[in-house]
Amino acid sequence: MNKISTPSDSASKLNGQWNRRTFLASTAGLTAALATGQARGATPVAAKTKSSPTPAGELKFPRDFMWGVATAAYQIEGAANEDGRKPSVWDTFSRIPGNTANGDTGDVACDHYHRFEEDVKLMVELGVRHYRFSIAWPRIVPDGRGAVNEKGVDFYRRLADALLKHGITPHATLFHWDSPQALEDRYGSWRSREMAKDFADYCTATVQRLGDRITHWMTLNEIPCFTYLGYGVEKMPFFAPGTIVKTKQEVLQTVHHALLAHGLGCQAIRAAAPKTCRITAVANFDAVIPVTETAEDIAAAKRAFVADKYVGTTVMPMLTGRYSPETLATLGADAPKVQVGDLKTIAQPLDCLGYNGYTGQYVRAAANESGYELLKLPKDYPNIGPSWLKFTPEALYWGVRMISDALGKKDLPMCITENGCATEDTVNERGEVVDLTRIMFLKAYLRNAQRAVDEGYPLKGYFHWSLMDNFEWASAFTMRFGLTHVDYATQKRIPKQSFRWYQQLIRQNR
Ligand code: IFM
Repeated sequence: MNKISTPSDSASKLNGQWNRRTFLASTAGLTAALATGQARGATPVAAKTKSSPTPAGELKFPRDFMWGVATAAYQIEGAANEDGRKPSVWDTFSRIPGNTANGDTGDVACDHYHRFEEDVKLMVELGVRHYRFSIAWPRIVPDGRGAVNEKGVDFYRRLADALLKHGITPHATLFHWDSPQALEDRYGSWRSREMAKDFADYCTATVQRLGDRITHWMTLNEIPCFTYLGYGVEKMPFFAPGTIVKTKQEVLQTVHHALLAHGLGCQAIRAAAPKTCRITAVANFDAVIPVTETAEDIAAAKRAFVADKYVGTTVMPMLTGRYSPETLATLGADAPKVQVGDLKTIAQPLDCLGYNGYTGQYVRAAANESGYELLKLPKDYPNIGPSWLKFTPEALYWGVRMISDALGKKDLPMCITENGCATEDTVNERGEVVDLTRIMFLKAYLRNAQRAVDEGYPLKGYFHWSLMDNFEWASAFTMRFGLTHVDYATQKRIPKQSFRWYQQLIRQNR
């Protein structure tokens, strides 16, 4: 979720020793990569080694490109009260009338907790070799801090084993918005610095227990969505915990605490991992797309990128160890209060940057103080699903390119950790779901991912959001983001036409 959902959407709706070379070494096809020189830090743009558009415009991906799908615990698991799990803030929030479409909750969702084997079979059929899911903090440490619930850990052991048995690499996100309600009651979740420390302890407990099977870790999913969208200034926010605060500064402080949680979490993961592991930070932002690819508009896009609120207050501190000066200037007295050493803790070495790329905004050069102008989209500009999801396929290319060009992180491997759209999926008389809109979306966005790879930007993988329809937060079950249709009454899964399309893309790698 990149943009702030509109009310109508919601109511109806490595240590230093890790670098690019070691990351590549972990993936199949290393030999091929070395042979073509791509693991030696080839300069972006010049490196035309991996994906030549031959013959006849065939857009190939590198042999070791990671194809995957993504989900998150609260959106699919269900089993809300089983095996020792206690409520998360989303259990509480979704029970309050008016907070979610049709008053629905994630109590059952896709019942994945009981059907994970069937869901792993779907992934096998799809042909993905990588699966990104999240671990529910309130299953592992139900009270947020203190005792570990071993039954909760066992579920993820079973899931990881089922994946590994089929050659699918598990990529586990440690936090996808479902913080323990107990911590909300104790100190107001992200409003307190204590949350960062409790998150790190939960990371330690989880990685100690699961780190023999899971070696790919992601810290917090989309910091803006549980901070900016979870805390509203004198009005009810759209997301959990749904706390009304008095000032914008208080919201910015929740962002800072989440960044600290990321930093302390990285340290905890590295210290607890029984095996070599890889850590990804997962960011979301609206890509800035130069409206023409002239030098002037591209330079304007770079300026707009570093001044963007989400980039400036989340991506930049994690990658560069400082908040964007442009964003801080805009925030003024609302800027977060930072203690000595915080930014060093936050900017931990990473093995990969995950980009949840859905949408973007167009920008052009302008003769004003900032040197750019963000272009207002006309009323008839198409969105696919939620109103915030504007059809801007170039977001995948420019989102990746800006990390290299505007932030100078040319050698930081990147993955698209989420991308997808919600479409109206009806089951036809033959029992099929022919979701041509999603296929159109995929073709357009993936061409742009391919362009980034082709030009030598370090894009290493793509996880489609989502494997199956699921609980889309405030929009609950009214938005269907899946490659697989879920009939929530019967829990029957029907692979959609887009599933078959993505299956072919993976098989042919183009
Ligand atoms: O469903 C969400 C996911 O939980 C986070 N990223 C955006 C998706 C679609 O809104």
